[in-house]
Amino acid sequence: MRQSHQLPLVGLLLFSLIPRQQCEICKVSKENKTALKPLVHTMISSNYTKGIQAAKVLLSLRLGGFLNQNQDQHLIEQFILTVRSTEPSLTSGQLALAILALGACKGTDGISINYSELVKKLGNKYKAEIKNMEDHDGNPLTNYYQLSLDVLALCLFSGNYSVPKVAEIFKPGNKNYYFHKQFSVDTGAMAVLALTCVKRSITSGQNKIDTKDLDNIDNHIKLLIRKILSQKTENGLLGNIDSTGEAMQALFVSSNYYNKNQWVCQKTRDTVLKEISQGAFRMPTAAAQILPALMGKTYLNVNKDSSCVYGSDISHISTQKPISVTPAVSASQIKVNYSVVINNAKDRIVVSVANGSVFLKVMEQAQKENAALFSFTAEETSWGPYITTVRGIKANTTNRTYWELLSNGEPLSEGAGSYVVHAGDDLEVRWSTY
Ligand code: CBY
Repeated sequence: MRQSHQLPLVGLLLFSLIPRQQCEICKVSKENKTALKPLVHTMISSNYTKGIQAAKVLLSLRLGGFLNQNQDQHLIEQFILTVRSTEPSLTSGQLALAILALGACKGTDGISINYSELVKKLGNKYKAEIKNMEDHDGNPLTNYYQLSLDVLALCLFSGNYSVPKVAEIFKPGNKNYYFHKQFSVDTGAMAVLALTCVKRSITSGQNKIDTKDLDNIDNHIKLLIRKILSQKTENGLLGNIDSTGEAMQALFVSSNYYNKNQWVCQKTRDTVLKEISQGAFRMPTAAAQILPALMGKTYLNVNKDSSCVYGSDISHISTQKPISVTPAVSASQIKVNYSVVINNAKDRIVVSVANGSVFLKVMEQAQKENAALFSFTAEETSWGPYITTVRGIKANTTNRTYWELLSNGEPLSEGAGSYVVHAGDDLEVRWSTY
């Protein structure tokens, strides 16, 4: 073939190599960016810019380019100290998120981060997860959401992990993707991001492996995307409001795996924007999970060698107040029913709390009135308090047990620290297996 004839062909080939992803991302337009102000405010003004819980907030603010150089330097310096002092006690996923936040982009020259040391430690924590699975009927120390974060960080930061093992454990039929047989969209989305990173590193030749593993990983992504799309609601949310952001990221990076008519991204985005205008995402972690997708970013955009983008046009907003929709705790009292359920035994109490109280308040009141039956402990997480023990009985990931929260027989989609109770509610903490 003559060269002049080859040129259009080469052009066509190059065009077909441009990832379709570009056309599928439906980020918020420049004019609509002000709609994101409440989210950024929630994140910057909260205490969640401190401690290890800050990881997701930092990652999100840096990916979106919402910090100015001073804020970025200050928060990162603080965060490095936190990571250094807490590292041994961090779960694998917490350390993975910390690495993603620190290496989201290249910050000020003065700060040097020893990535290889952190990544090595993450490799060890990931190994311990796998070991626990081998010893305890396939149950990791934490969960698959965190294992996915581990693989994602190890993949992006050239850590050690076995591709065949990833292909084996991330099969979409694995029980760890499900809680009470219900597919966890959050977990599936994070797994798609991790598997996509692994797939890209194989195809770009960084990772020499058996093509069978590549085929398997490809198939896992396809099936996980199908499962995520099967959880699409009438108004376009994917799973629930808190899983939608990361599910959007998963769909952004895998547009070759579904048809245009299977997901109208604009519909999802517009529902999310409407929710923001009505005061949703008041928790910093919730805000952090939705923001990157609205900016057209994904966790695969993490790149420690590319310079941070500073001070986007709405970064000055940190002084503005977010819309306040938290129902004011008024002086009037309401009565609710509260029970602790263990197998078939139910202990019930009627407690009186201030109108506008959260579930945790009810638990505290019940404990005050009858500690023998209603004592409990909670641990602080990035989503607020997680109930760990009730009457001395402790939740345990190795045998998939936990204390489930319900209201009027329905499991809550918020934690004890944020669910606002109503007069007459039948509230329950139930000893459950997921
Ligand atoms: N993050 C994690 O390790 C958590 C991963 C996650 C999939 C998470 C949801 C999603 C996310 N984006 O962070 C998750 N939940 C898990 C894995 C779990 C299990 C925790 C134990 C384990 N294996 O590690 C478990 C036990 C199944 C679980 N979640 C329980 C609960 C209930 C907590 C009750 C309690 N004892 O306090 C609760 C309240 C459900 C219920 N009705 O009992 C619950 N989870 C909820 C509601 C949620 C959502 C929180 C939403 C909100 N606005 O508060 C959630 C975002 C999340 C946190 N769980 Co779980 C899911 C959702 O609705 N989209 C990594 C770490 C580094 O940050």
